Amino acid sequence: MSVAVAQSIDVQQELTDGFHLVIDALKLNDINTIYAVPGIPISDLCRMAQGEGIRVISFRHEQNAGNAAAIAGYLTQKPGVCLTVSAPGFLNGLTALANATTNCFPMILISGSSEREIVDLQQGDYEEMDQLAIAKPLCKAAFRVLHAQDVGIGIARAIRAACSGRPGGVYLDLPAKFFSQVMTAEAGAKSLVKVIDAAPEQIPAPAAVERALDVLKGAKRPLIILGKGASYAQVDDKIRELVEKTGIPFLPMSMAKGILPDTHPQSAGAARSTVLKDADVVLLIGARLNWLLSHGKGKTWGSEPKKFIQIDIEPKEMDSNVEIVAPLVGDIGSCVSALLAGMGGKWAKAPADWVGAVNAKKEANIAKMAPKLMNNASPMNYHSALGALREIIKDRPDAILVNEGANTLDLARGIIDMYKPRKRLDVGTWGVMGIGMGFAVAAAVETGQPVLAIEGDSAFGFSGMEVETICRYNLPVCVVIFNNNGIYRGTDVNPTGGEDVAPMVFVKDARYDKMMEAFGGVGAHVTTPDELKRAVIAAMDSGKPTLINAVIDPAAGTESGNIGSLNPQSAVVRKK
Ligand code: ADP
Ligand code: TZD
Ligand code: MG
Repeated sequence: MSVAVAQSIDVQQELTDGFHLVIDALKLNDINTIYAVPGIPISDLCRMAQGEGIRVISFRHEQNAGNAAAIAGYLTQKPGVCLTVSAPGFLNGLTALANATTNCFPMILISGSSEREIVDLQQGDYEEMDQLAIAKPLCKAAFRVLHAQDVGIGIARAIRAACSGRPGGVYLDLPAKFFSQVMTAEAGAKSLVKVIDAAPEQIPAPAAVERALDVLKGAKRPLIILGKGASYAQVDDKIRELVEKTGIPFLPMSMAKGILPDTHPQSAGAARSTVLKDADVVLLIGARLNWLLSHGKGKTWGSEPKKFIQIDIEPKEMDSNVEIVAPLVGDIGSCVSALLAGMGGKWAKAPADWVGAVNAKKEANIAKMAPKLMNNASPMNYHSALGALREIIKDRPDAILVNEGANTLDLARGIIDMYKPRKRLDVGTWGVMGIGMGFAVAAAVETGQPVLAIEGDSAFGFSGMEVETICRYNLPVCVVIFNNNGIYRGTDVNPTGGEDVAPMVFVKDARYDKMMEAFGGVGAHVTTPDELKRAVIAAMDSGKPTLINAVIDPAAGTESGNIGSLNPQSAVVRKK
């Protein structure tokens, strides 16, 4: 309805507009936080949302706001909302939207956009871009709302698309003109939709359950792999029941650590290569056979033929890399319940010789690692620094661990035991750098728990400016930077002997801690594991925003951390 028409409506009649309707629609659907970077045309939306009781967390860069929204979605099963301005703001948010989709996190990117008439004629509007077309291939669904009376439906569709089936990112395009469109408050209220049951149960077919149980029954060396789909599903008790009832060793993927504690007797985390090689039947629960599991084939999986049972809500995931002999399509809660019901009262535990072999390997590996974690020398290496941090998480299992980097990531994943579900947040399926501060902010905002972000110095740089955001909202976030002066190592040299340093190397002995001090937080500079531990404990006890610059031996890391094999190498030596 145009403003002119609206003005002709009885002055007594209460009015609403696009701005208010977006806010009302979000609130109606229990979305109470927005992660944003304000500007034309959404500045007033940010202001008004705050005025109406929505928590608006304002960032310094949209990618970080987007990552915050994505991980809020993972933690809460409600889509995290990121709000951006048009073209450049939208594009800055898009990496996070694509990453959310890749990781199966529910998220909605809402971007303001320029006027359709001008964009479509390419007449050069302010921040002109056909955002809907650009977003489409990078997310699960993309919608545009042109009229105020349609935004209730638009937001409902966005929520449903983000949460139902395999969760993912959704784009919602709101052209500038939409926001000030007026309609009567009564008609506006009626146009809103409360989404009922956004992620309906999906019950697996009984025949599929039976097939899975038959395969499992025949297993001599069974293995359960838990992925972040399993942690997302929030059916921790059922998963524990399945694992314990079957006695099968389990291997958690990175973000699935803690669904059952890493110290659980059946955890095979410390015997990863053995169980992948030697298992004969593998039950995948919310984990894809992508690169992180070597596509289910090749050296990693040994010469033993494997039978895969896969639980996933996405039917197209089955057979994506290798044959799945028992696909179990449904939501994890329903699938695991159906397996448990089908097992009944008497189900034979996993064969003792297999369990014994896995445990022996695991204990040997743990014993081999132990001394490396207890070295208090300076400079620190990854093991000695992580040895200190591992004790902190042990004492504070409710803290949320955010982790990115290469060596900093791979070694922390292996060394730091997790004790509770959804406490480990990291680079996920893409191995993307830059999630750190966005994830840390949202983890603190959504859960109220203290956050420990363990960051490579390179990784941190992708989102480092958000330390101001952490200080501004006074969040209980302790950032530890593993400062080895560069990417993987700080020891590369320029082969020409020229003035420029090597591309993997940063400013030597940089003092990242001063960045936090600049915004009123606490900075610390540490060179031994004892100092590191003391500084982190002080941060966690105080709850104050803290950044600890932990000096790591620049020669301690390895190229690409654990995934050097994916790094192509030139076989050609050029004559000078
Ligand atoms: P990881 O990286 O930890 O191995 P992935 O991201 O590869 O985990 O796999 C997660 C899988 O979980 C995806 O295939 C996704 O479809 C699935 N998934 C997510 N939520 C559910 C759910 N509630 N029920 C069933 N499957 C789910
Ligand atoms: N850009 C993006 C968005 N994601 C990436 N993964 C990379 C670049 C490449 N990359 C890695 O895969 S790890 C990494 C980069 C730049 C940084 C590693 O250095 P770090 O960690 O300081 O964070 P370590 O401890 O020095 O290994
Ligand atoms: Mg580094």
